[in-house]
Amino acid sequence: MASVSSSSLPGPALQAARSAVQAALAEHPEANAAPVAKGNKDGADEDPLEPGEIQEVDMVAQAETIRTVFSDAKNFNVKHPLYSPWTLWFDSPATKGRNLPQTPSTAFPQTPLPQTPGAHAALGWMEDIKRVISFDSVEEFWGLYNNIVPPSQLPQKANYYLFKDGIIPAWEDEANKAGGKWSIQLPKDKNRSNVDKMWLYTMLAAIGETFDPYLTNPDTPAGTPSLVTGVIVSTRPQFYRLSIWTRLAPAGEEDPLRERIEAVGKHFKMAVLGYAEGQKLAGPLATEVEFLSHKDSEKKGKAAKKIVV
Ligand code: MGP
Repeated sequence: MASVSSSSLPGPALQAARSAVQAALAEHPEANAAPVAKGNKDGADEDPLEPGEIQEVDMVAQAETIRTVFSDAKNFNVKHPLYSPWTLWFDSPATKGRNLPQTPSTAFPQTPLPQTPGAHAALGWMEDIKRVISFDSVEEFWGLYNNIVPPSQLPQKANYYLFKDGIIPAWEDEANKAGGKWSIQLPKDKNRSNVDKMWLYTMLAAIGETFDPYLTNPDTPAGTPSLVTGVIVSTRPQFYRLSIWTRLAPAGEEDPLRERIEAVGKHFKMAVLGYAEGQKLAGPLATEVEFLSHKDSEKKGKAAKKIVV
């Protein structure tokens, strides 16, 4: 069973998980402190504080109340919020046509598509894609991760889509329509034993917001949204594909956005997947880590300019 506290997690994953926890705690310090009222845990019949009187805190009681996932993996009572909530979506040949109200599917009950901007235009594409669950804490992420089938065990032609809450995994969504994706295709025979870890590290980098280094630049205006809208793993008969979807795509070589987009691709290739800078990856059924705008993906087959890192 995976756990953030486990030092067996390799570097990038551990770093992403820790940064998710640390950043969440920095933004929500109250999540790490149980409320303790003066002299009485229930807070009942309290004497109001006199001006200048200092609140007494029962440190022992406080320490006894806090059970994080690190100290008690089963009975923790404090959760560490993520930067943003995320939703996992799934499709496979088995989910196709399973969304009719009369379909006796309990595994994927009919859930109406969230009314995100652009959702209506994507109705056809979203028909077979099922919303699995939303989560907004580190603990819920691990709970989900420990209870779903890993990509190596999925049937052919299946996809997991982990997207920021409020963004559906479709080009048509307002947050995606001007964007694109970094992706890598990996032959199945050589990557069956790697793909689960690669997907885990990809998800951790997404929820830990480590993909877009521009966000940690001191000159970046506060509140700038991350470029990343979601991450996908796809199983196909002969290969796996991992993708990172971005909000924007550079218009050309001179577009200043290109550097920021390339930084996402480099982080994906080196820090998350563990390849070396300049390492050639393309081969039979394998691609480099490459970027394509969604507009170019829609054109199918027509010459499209890819960025490669
Ligand atoms: P895919 O599954 O992303 O590519 O898209 P793949 O794996 O190369 O193809 P597959 O046939 O092996 O699954 C497959 C096709 O689905 C695309 O060519 C589009 O026709 C359609 N499609 C994919 N996406 C991501 C979208 C989308 O966001 N919106 C719509 N409308 N269609 C999409």
